[in-house]
Amino acid sequence: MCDRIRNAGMHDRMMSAEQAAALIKPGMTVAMSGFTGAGYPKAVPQALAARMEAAAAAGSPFRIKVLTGASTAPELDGALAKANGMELRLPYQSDPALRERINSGEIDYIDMHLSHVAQHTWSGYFGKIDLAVVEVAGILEDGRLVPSSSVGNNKTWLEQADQVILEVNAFQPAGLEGMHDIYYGTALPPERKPIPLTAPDERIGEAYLHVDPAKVVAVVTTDAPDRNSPFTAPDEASRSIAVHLLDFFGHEIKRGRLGRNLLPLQSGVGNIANAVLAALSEGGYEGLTAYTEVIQDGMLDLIRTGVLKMASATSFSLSAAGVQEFKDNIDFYRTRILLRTQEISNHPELIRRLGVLAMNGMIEADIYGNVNSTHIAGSKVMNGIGGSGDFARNGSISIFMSPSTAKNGGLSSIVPMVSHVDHTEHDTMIIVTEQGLADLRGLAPKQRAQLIIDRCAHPLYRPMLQDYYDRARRESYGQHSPHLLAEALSWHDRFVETGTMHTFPTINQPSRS
Ligand code: 0RQ
Repeated sequence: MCDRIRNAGMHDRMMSAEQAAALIKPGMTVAMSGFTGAGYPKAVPQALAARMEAAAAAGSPFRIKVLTGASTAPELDGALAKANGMELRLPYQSDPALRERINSGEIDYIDMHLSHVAQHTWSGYFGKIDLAVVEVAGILEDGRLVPSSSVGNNKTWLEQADQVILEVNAFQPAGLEGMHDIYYGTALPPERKPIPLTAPDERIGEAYLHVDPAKVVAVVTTDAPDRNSPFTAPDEASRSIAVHLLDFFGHEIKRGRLGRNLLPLQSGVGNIANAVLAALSEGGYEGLTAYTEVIQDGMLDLIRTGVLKMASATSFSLSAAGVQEFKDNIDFYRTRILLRTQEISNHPELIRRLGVLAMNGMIEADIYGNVNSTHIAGSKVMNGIGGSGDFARNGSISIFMSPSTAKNGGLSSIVPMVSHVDHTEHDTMIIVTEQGLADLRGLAPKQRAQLIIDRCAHPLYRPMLQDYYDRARRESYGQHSPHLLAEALSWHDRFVETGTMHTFPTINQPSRS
């Protein structure tokens, strides 16, 4: 391990996870590393959760505020949620135990654009950051840090926190060194200057993170893998969505609106994203680029085969097999992958400049193109907006994808009115379901509504949507975006009451789950 900790001064601060966790006090605001299950601290949060459980058993609750890059893993979010040790969490999560506590009202959750977190921290909107717990892959002789499998907000955490605990994880490949690009030129207005990045493969920063050594209060060693969720092969609905999307790209190329190399790709994670990436590999494309948040297995495949010449992101989200492939061929990938801070990977200025093709999942869309990415029936949060808003608002084409139904056909993903809005009708250009693709660009609200009903709705729900829309065309207060207000959310209400949006019993239909 000493070859990972080359700075002599840091050796004095090495201690156990339990000793380091003892430095965290109730009520603190603690910023932790971690983005989509990669690069999160693995030992200190678990030791902290044990202290929290002991404190709660002794009748004195021990809770802290937790800030991260994005989602982490059971060892962090799961452990702290189960110990009832979080009073506040931001900016993104996907952990079942944490989700349950948020939805039961026990934990406050600030669900926010991932590109905003750093600047809101610098502006002091979250108060003082008492302590940061950051996983790194190594510490150099001069004290600079080799970032881990995600960068996220780590630059900001190391700068802003009063005290720093470093977890040096020997499991992370030493070959990660050199794959990062940490930009130290960001500032708050009125000092802000243009960010000098004009292509996804440009380096504008340094390969290392800086930390003031005086702030480092503990160095903990670990040797543990990231969450590494298993890769699931795309299902039928996801494959159909990918086919529609690839057809669309083909048409855009024929019309001269996209070149053969497309534009830099951004894709969310999960089944549909995997299916789209797999379809790209079969579509005869080569020399593409990605300017995205997360590199998942599908992207590694595309890089390996040359379909993708490089990918810029802030994190990995790989299966165990993906990690092995990456580790085995790290010299190949090192020249084709750049990991940046999330304020840069998700920066509106850069996404707009590069013309990113933004492809994200959704919970539901309404007939006018408003998109809900986060809430079930308007009140229960699923994960969070993540980076989807950063990319959808600023990308050159913003695409939202979902199977047309969920829960065995019991829910329609196309509804009269979304029960929560993450992306407005002004941000949505393309909606795709396994039924088809609606290109909403250049269309007025009523034209969009008919197209979404015709192309994207499931046949089980299409007549219900058409009936709603036809009556709204006759009876609505206004005729710009016709709605029947008393009825617009009745589908969600019916779901909460009966478990289905439909007016007759659920039948088995191909759907996401
Ligand atoms: O629930 O797990 O209880 O069965 O939502 O759905 O099928 O796993 O689909 O993984 O693509 O997730 C929008 C959540 C889709 C995701 C969302 C239920 C469904 C299931 C998940 P169960 P699937 P996906 C990059 C960009 C926001 C963040 C983002 C997401 C669960 O894409 O979090 O884009 N996006 N980030 O049953 C009720 C519906 C439903 C529904 C699905 N209409 N009504 N439930 N579900 N549709 C990453 C980052 O930013 C970090």
